[in-house]
Amino acid sequence: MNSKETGDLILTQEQKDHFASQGYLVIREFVSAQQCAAINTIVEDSLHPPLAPLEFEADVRYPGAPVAKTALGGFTPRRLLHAYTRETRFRQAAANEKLLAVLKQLMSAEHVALSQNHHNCVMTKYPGFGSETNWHQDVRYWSFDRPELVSMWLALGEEYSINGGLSLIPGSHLTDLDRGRLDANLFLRTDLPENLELIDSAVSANLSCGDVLLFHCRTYHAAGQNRSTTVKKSLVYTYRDVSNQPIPDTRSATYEDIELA
Ligand SMILES: O=C(O)CCC(=O)C(=O)O
Repeated sequence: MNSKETGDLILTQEQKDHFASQGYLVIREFVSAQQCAAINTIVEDSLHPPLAPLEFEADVRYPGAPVAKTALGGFTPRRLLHAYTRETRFRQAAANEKLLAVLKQLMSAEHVALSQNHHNCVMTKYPGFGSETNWHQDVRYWSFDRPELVSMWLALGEEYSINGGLSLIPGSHLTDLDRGRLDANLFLRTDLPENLELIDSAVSANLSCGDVLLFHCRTYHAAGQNRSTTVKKSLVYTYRDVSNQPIPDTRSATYEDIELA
């Protein structure tokens, strides 16, 4: 790991304010090209052939996904699961000192823990069978004392709307929408003018290899299909203040979280 990956990083007041008011923050070139290349090699090796544990597009069945594993493209990977325990490099990326320093500042936390139950994966989006993800808050199916977790999305290549990069609705982590504005699966309904107005204010994250997107678990986000010719890959972890405990007997408490120094 080179020196860019180590040591504390003090966020500027502007960066902290941006995260607090907008619900996300992009830090460019957070991870070196060398480190990204090393992670990319592991990801490629884990995709050819696809190594378990993984989730397929056909499991998620989001718009654009094959309807079943028996359908054309049925074995298109969606996520390499349990990233933290898969590989040493993935663990190093998750527990990187500089990242932890940033997370502590964003969460005003003395110690943070990584959830093994949420994200903790390499997201892939394949051209052709990679699906669209509608507008949602990650926390909708998560159960913690407080809805205050932060996810780290490390781009392993270019990410923009054409290849299914994330878009986010700035400030949406501060809104409390009526239940009626969400569909059965807690995605934003797109048949409501007030939701379309909100969606109109979305911004595209537009990331390059090594850029990191940090976003609040209440920030609404979405991503389209991959209309490029190459697979999009990102390493994604979710963190919490150690005091913000998962609720026992929920999915969020399935595996013990990893406390990071
Ligand atoms: O890459 C995508 O389609 C979006 C993924 C996402 O937002 C999620 O898994 O929560």
